[in-house]
Amino acid sequence: MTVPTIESILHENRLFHPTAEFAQQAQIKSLQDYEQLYERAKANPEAFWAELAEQELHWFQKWDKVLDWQPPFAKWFVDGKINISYNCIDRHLTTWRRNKAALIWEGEPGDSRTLTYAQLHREVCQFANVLKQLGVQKGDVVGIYMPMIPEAAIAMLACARIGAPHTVVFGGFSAEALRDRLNDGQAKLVVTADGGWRKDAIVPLKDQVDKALEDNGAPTVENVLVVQRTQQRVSMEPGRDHWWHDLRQGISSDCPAEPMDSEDMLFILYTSGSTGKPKGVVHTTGGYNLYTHMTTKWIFDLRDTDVYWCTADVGWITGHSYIVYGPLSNGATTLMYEGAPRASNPGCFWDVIEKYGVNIFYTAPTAIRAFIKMGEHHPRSRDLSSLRLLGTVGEPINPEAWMWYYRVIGGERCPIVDTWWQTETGGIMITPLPGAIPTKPGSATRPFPGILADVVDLEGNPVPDNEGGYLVVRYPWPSMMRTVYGDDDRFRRTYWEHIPPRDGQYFYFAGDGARRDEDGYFWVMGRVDDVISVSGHRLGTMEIESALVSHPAVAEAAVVGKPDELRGEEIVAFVTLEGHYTPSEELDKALKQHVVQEIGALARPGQIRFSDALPKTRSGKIMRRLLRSLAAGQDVVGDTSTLEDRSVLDKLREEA
Ligand code: 7RM
Repeated sequence: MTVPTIESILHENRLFHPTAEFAQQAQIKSLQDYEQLYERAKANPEAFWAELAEQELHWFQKWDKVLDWQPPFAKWFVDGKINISYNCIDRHLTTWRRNKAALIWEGEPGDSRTLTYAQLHREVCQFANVLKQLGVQKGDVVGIYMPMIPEAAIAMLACARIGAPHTVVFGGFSAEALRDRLNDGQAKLVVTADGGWRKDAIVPLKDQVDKALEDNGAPTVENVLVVQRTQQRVSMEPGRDHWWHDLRQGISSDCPAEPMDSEDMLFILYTSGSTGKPKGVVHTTGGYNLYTHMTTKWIFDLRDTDVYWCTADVGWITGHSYIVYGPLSNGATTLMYEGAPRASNPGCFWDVIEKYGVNIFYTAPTAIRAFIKMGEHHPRSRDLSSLRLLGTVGEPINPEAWMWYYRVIGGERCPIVDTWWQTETGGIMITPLPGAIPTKPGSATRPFPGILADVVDLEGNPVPDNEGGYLVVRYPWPSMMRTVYGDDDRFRRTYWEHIPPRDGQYFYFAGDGARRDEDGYFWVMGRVDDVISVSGHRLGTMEIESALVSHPAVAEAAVVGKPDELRGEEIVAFVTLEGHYTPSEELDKALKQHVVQEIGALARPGQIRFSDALPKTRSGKIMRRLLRSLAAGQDVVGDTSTLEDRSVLDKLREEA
């Protein structure tokens, strides 16, 4: 691995301040307030977190020690007793929030449900009692393979309530991927549904579970609990498979939350690395509860009257932290949407915002780029005036997409929080606090209080401003992953050994390249394996993509390096075009020239490859690894199981 030494290629100096009205009413109201908070946390992180833990959460028993740090293993709030389901539900029942909407759900075929905190409590308690009846005990792992329906969140909260760690597997994963995860986690029970709606079609979730379990494929699984959603026929194996609506009949809705040790495992969530099989990222209870609570409160600037909508799936960390746990711990109204924007319903997101008067909207750059492609008239024809704050997550956002989001969706009045974080970090790490930190399009801005983020070289030396380096965190934080499930060694190797510790200082290695500008703003350049080097100049693929996307003909672009004897690597750009453009020699030349004009000759793509679509994971991340193989003219090797649509890859191969 080599140090990315990118020069400041992307010159993005526009600064967007929150309106005075926004700042005055915000949780954190000024840059000075942010800086004070940041300095206080830095000076004494333990005291900072302890004070918030005391103020913001309910504990059955207070901790003895705030942090026990035996690098790279951390324990937070040692010997404290807490239950996140209690903090998300029970404690709100004795307040006016009892009858406030906890969860608003909009179903794909147009059905909808709202659950108040009191109703959510009843559902979760019953679900927990059914799990217990099926033999699930504290410490048993429960697999959750569900569509985006309230029962997905209910199942998670029910598990948390009785101390059974959940492992949610995104409903778009195949039976094989599900089987691997159930086996790695030694799951005892699986919660699923007869099916789920996905872009006008039904995903046969129960059939996939059957496939995962056939021929004793996941021997630890004893029971399957099935929620009815689509009503299509599924086979139910007697003794193993049970309908939720049957078992809940006559079940008690009294199920006190189990006092959990602060360090008891809350969940495992699998995430792909650059090598090997997916890693089971382990998160525990107390620290995760506190960190997701605080980040939700300050970053999304929650008010009690808000309707908050995060468009992620609960199968990803974003859904865990910012649909379920963070918002509910704050007593917020969280919206859950089963649908996805698609050609047959390009305005569906804007309909949901209008219908429920959504105030806070959190989505991904890939979605924003899709909306740009679909056209401004869709959002323009809906009333989006309820929106107060916008957020993005998942990948770097190109300034063009940022500006479109700001202008068309936010009406130039809503701050945008570009939030950098990972499955491993549990919660948002680098982000604007929207009333305090002015934004720059494409920058996640500054670290959350208590987060000692830095950009360093491989020896751990901070790199000068505006030079590329590795994004690291220098001090433990409450929601950091505790280990790779069943593999402490891999945890150590993957995250703590790329940069060797020195003088007792450990570096959490995020796997992202970044630079920090003269204002202390972080610019995340993408995974370090996405950084390419041309004639000794290191380039973030993102910057080139951003340049390409700023050309009117380009809808989406993915740039990879192709090994080149002379220059180290040559830039290959995979490009999809806006509707009314077609590939041509002229366009090829024009795009190369455009990149030269936007960035400089060093960034001129050697090749532009036009394509109808780009290969993406089910969570919308472009699979550059596959594109790199294609560009290099090699066979695509390694795991392609996370690819959303295989035919995209096959087509690209044919076109080569
Ligand atoms: C939350 C999530 C993590 C990786 C991370 C980055 C990339 C996420 C941003 C971002 C630039 C952002 N978890 N990433 N957010 N890059 N700006 N705001 O996505 O585990 O699935 O992915 O995603 O590369 O390392 S994740």
